[in-house]
Amino acid sequence: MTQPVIAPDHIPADLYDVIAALCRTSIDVAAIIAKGPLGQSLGNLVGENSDGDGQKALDVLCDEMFTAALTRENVRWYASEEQETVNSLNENGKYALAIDPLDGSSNIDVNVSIGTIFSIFEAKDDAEASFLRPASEQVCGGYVVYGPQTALVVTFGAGTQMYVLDPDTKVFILVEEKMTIAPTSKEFAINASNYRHWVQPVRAYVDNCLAGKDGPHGKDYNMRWVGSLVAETHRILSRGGIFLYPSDARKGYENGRLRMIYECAPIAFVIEQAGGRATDGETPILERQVDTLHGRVPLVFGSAEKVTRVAEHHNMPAV
Ligand code: FDP
Repeated sequence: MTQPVIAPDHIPADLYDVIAALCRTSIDVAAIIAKGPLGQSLGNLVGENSDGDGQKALDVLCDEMFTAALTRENVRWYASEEQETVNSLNENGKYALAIDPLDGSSNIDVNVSIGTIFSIFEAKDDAEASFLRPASEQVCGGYVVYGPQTALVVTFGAGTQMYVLDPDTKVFILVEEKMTIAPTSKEFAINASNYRHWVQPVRAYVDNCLAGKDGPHGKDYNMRWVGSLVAETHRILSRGGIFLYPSDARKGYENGRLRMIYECAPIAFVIEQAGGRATDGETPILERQVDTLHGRVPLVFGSAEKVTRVAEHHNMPAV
């Protein structure tokens, strides 16, 4: 008998086939990415999504692959970064699945980790209402990172599990049953080129990190910025740290850059289930909801102590 693509042990029975379909598709995506320039061109700009973001060939291809795979499953509604409106898949499906089919598009052509992020809710009769609700109502959140290893990190609300794809057997193997994020850390991740646009509490927090041993935190920091949300999340889950994509003064960045439904909500779910924190700077992401499918929220997540400190900066008087 062939081994299933992922063992069913930690996966709610009703969701198993959906997760297995995501796994099978991500194996195909990983194979396409691994071929890079030896295969089809992946990083070419082929269009624009409804918000004016450039769509790369791989963004569109992945969206088509996940749509095709999930059509046969227990998924009634499918919302994707690459599609303006919700797609109806299986009218008898129990779930509503939101997806960023390919996160980190700017890294496609440079052989740096990229990923797929997904969030699952129980479906309502109304397509949009199935997604426009508090992030705490997710029944599953997770991502696949396509890096030196292909790994699935997922939560169903009872801890965060990590599986690594065995390239020989094409099976996702459970390697951590309950991930935990280091409560504190000396690493922060933010796109510092936007410093002049940030809101004051974020500037103050980063200034204190940069002040190192001589500043109020009393320790030296290290900085990382990959430019792929999945890669930053994976690093922070593995060794702690903090990620910030705050709101800023640029047009269109009033709520940061990242989308609530298929980026911030599932990442927040995974992080909180691993003992970390995820906020919009002050309010937990899991308490927030947006009123449009592609709505954005500022995102601050990682080691609990660090994220709490950012929230404290929001409550301090501006200097
Ligand atoms: P991308 O647009 O390349 O898909 O999802 C948005 C995202 O990447 C994140 O993965 C990443 O963290 C962020 O944008 C990078 O934004 P900046 O280019 O503004 O740093």
